[in-house]
Amino acid sequence: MIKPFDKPIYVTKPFLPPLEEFQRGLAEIWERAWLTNNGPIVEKFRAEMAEFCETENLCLFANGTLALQIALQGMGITGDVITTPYTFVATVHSLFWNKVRPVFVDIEPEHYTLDPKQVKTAITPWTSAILGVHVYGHPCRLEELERIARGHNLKLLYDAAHAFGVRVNGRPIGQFGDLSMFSFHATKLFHSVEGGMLTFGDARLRRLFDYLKNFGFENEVEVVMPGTNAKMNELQALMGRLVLKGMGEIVAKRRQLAEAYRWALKSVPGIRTAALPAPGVEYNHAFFPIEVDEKEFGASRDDLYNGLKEWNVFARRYFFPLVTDFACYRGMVREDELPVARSVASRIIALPIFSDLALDDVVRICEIIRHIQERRRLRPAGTTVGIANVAVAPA
Ligand code: T4K
Repeated sequence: MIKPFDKPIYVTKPFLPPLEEFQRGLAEIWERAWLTNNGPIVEKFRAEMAEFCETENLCLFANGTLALQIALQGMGITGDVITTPYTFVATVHSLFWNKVRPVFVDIEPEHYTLDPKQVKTAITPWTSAILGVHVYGHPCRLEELERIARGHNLKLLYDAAHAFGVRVNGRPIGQFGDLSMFSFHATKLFHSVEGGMLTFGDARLRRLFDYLKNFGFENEVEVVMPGTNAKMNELQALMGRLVLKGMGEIVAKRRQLAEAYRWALKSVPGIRTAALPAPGVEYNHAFFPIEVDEKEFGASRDDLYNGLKEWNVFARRYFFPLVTDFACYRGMVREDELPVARSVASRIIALPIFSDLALDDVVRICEIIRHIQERRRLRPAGTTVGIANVAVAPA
């Protein structure tokens, strides 16, 4: 008998440092009464990040979306930008907020990142940049994109919201391309409650981004450009510093969970587990997506997604619908375009993965998946299947 979980198991759960450590930090903040505007904790966090990312060329922000908007603005990106429809909607919104037109091209089926061949054919005289997304933390085809960008004099930007801690051939992922944006949102493996970061190759950008995130202030009486407010605050930085200390533990635990999922799902027909990282990639296990082949599995992705909820498991269909299917972007591509992205979006489901999840929980989630499959075999689509209808379900 497979019992539902007592408490909801969500797709993710933030890693939290020991409460006493956070409280100690809070007490210091109280004492100082300095809450934001480039306080001392933000400064320390910046220095620690510089060490972690192996670069001084970085800026911290209130969140990843503002960071990306400022990056596009600061780098003067205009015209058309080639990007992916297979991402969180903030990637594309950031282009829109800069009055830049997204040109969507298809992804490759293994790691779901931009297909360089498609990128190449989409370049026109109006193209100013390529914006790749290291979706689920899997690096884009870095070398190929670099070659294309340099060959056509385009800027190469990465939305690395999912890729914090990833390294490629020994180099931190943020050192590829002209610029990378990281999200430190609570749902990410590394977080500062909310937060974001840009890393970039051109050292001059740091000053520019610092102006742009603080209203363009040079000093009390001078504003040198029309900036916005996108500063990280002291409480965010405090959380970030404490979570950063746990990075090794966070990734190690996720690796273990991912291996357990792979092991437990390898014999389930119709489930394709996440592709292994490419050679040379030190992966962060940010997500654990699986693809459901409806014919082979015997139930659809949505049957599985809804079925899991009956056992208190709240997986997510990241990234469905495709950005190009949202009302605000619909009509920008034809229905016969982006076949790979469409197909993946219709089959994908991200299973829970986070530090607090036990290996036994993973085994139980996989048993539930097998059970949902079996149940659908006994009661084919079209019949009402409730948790009470099956022998192995709880009373
Ligand atoms: N680019 C990409 C590729 C991104 O994925 C994102 C963000 C961005 C850009 C923008 O970066 P930020 O501006 O956010 O820094 C979530 C996050 O809000 C979003 O940050 C993230 N991507 C996206 C993939 O996921 P939702 O709407 O799915 O989140 P929500 O509230 O439904 O949370 C998901 C699950 O996490 C919940 O079911 C429970 C759990 N959860 C959530 C929160 C907020 C917790 O356990 N604790 C929490 O505090 O967007």
